[in-house]
Amino acid sequence: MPKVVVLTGAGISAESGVPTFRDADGLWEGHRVEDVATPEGFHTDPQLVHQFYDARRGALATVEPNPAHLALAELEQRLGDDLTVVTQNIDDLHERAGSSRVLHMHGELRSALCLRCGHRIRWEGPMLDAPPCEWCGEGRLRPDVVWFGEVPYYMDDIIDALAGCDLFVSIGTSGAVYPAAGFVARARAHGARTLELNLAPSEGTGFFHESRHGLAGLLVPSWVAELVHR
Ligand code: BV8
Repeated sequence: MPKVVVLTGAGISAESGVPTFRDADGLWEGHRVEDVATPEGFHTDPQLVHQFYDARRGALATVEPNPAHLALAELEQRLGDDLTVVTQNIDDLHERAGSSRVLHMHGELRSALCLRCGHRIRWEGPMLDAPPCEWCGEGRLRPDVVWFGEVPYYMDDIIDALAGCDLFVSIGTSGAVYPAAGFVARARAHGARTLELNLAPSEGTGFFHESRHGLAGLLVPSWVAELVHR
């Protein structure tokens, strides 16, 4: 079986009811990116930023994994550590579908980060009126997500996985945000075959050997069936 790296974006969670970023009613529609997804924005108005992420964390209870998440969890059962799922998403739908090997390169809604000691704490519920960090007793908590201008998580693991994969598959991402948007070129440069599964051509569509356009909830289960039964 091939060594596979799968990159997912907001499009894989769209059919679960999680708004994407750039589509008509996208998340950013309601807010200016620089106001809610930058360290500067958090410094200027922490209340607004906490309300933005508290609302998204609260909405997790109203959504469920869809057939695309479930198909990737099934693929993990078959490929084991020959499959690496890298996600730009901060929701927990991959894990709730049964995936255990997921690298959240942009962080997670269900995690808090202490501004003083850097400790991470699993977090449920609103963070707006959170008490000081339970670990150092003083630090204020921030959402454990990677904002614009910040270094993404797990970059060394991701670079290694891209260098060693036979197949790179991108699911539900517009290819507008770096360094994630550069992964297809990096995988291809290492000789990997590249496949795009997306509702519409992404900004990096030209880098893919093959592109299939449609709903992830249909495309991903049929691709997984094809891979495991070939
Ligand atoms: C960094 C967390 C240095 C918070 C997010 C090079 C060139 C230009 C700019 C840069 C560059 N390098 C860096 C930059 C700056 C910046 C950047 O890329 N800016 C862009 C806007 C130009 N990048 C950074 O600041 C990054 N940090 O570079 O540090 C560094 C780099 C490397 C190594 C060391 C240091 C940090 C960026 C992370 C920001 N945080 N999220 C939060 O979620 O609130 S980004 C956020 O937006 C998401 O995580 C995701 O990454 C991005 C949204 O994109 P998508 O997920 O693709 O969603 P989108 O709505 O755009 O598209 C959905 C797609 O799905 C569409 O194509 C649609 O057709 C499709 N779709 C919809 N429904 C379905 C579907 N497909 C299938 N089925 C469906 N049902």
